[in-house]
Amino acid sequence: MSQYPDAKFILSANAPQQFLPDDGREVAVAGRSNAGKSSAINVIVNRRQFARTSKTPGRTQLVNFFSLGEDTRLVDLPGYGYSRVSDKRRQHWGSLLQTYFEDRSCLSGLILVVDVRRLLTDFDRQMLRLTQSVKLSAHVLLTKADKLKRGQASSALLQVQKELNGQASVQLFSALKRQGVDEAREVLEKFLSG
Ligand SMILES: Nc1nc2c(ncn2[C@@H]2O[C@H](COP(=O)(O)OP(=O)(O)OP(=O)(O)O)[C@@H](O)[C@H]2O)c(=O)[nH]1
Ligand SMILES: [Mg+2]
Repeated sequence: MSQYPDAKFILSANAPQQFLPDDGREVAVAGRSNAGKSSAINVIVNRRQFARTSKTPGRTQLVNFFSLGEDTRLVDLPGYGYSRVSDKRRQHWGSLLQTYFEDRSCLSGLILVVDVRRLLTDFDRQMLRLTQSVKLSAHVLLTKADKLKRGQASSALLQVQKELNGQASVQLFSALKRQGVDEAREVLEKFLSG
């Protein structure tokens, strides 16, 4: 059974004019290219290939809007830090993200997807600073936890928790093993209703 039976893809925006109307509540999913954002969305929403996943980094290049229910949405943001794109393209993503964060009053929370093996990168830190500057709650999913031994995953969690120092909540997650899904859904629900 899908957690969000009415969930559906609405549109991909390449420019702010294409963003959906700024009403209801929205939670954005961000992270480095290839971190596992689209996979995390699919597992949280409980739909296969709902958000398109890929072995090729930089797959999600547009701001993808999904509706979860009446007045609630999830947004799959383009991955940042993908090196094999032109500067022009990178600038375009940067300004698209910036505009999205600054102008979106329906935005109720950010889920930041981080590869547990890489820990926080400077891009992630920039993203967290951006959320702080607009007073947005953030939650970090340390994903691909299945790639580490249990002890290594726990110490990664502690390390990130320490660095975040209460700025954002954080958990271990695996789309592959469906680890941490309930916890992630609870956070999503809290953001969407809070
Ligand atoms: N082992 C493992 N692999 C994962 C997990 N989540 C994602 N992957 C793999 O990582 C790759 C990238 O996953 P995506 O979900 O497409 O990543 P993304 O962040 O949406 O990537 P872009 O849209 O390109 O920025 C794919 O090959 C996935 O199968 C996980 O929890 N465990
Ligand atoms: Mg993606």
